[in-house]
Amino acid sequence: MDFTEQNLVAALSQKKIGDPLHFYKVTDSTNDQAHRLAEEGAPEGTVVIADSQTCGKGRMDRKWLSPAGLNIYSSIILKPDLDPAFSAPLTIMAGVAAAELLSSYCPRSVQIKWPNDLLINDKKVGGILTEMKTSGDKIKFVILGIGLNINMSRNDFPLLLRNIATSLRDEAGGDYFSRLEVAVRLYDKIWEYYQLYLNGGMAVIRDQWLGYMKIVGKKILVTFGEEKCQGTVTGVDATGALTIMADHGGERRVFAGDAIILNG
Ligand code: BT5
Repeated sequence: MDFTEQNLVAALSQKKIGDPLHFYKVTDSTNDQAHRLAEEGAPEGTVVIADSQTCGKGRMDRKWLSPAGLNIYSSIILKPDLDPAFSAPLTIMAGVAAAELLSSYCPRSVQIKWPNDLLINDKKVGGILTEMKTSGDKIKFVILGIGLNINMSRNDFPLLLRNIATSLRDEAGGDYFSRLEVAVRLYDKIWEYYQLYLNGGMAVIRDQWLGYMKIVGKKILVTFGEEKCQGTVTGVDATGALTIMADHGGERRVFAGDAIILNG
């Protein structure tokens, strides 16, 4: 089925995620569009999806390469009744949901690189960008943005990314994937894991997440702006923070940054 607004609306009508749906041939960033819609009162489950983005965003002002006709760029509005301190696991639950989906196409090759990279065979196939607006001690809304490279081929990537990025099709082989089918399955998985998290907390998704990262016991260096933390990963706590026994002593909790595993 073609990746058109009409087909997406038909496939997602009455679903928890994707009804309503806002489809763009081109937009600046689906996260920014979703943000505008959420400010105007769009309900939980609203989806923004685009065929291409002119200003696709990564974390920390980085860019997300978003060519037309090939991939999935989508943002979901969520309105969980949660203390903002417990919002980080929403990125984690989306990571697990996306990893589960990708694993159904590429069994045993999918990994999550802390905090939000989706990898297949050690190359980046997708990323998650979560943004949140709070009001007092409540979450007003969360924008869960996901980019997944579906049908790009190696030569579609600029040289700088060619050896570190990949697509589902390049890894799974075979024909072009139906972006519509992958998107519908992605939203279903995210709803499933969102409910699991809301009902059971971090405990229900922790083992799966750690299983996709294989990071516990590893020596890690996390950089966040000017700050650095080096130590051994001990796990993840109820708020979604990675817990690290720092080399200089004491347990540290980190939510964001870029990580390098020092003992592979
Ligand atoms: C991320 O950031 O990985 C989060 C990406 C989220 C993108 C989605 S698309 C839908 C929604 N709307 C948006 O505007 N954004 C979200 P980060 O960890 O900072 O990684 C960014 C880095 O990944 C870049 O600096 C590049 O090195 C690399 N990169 C850029 N585009 C890529 C792509 N298409 N595939 C693989 N790697 C890419």
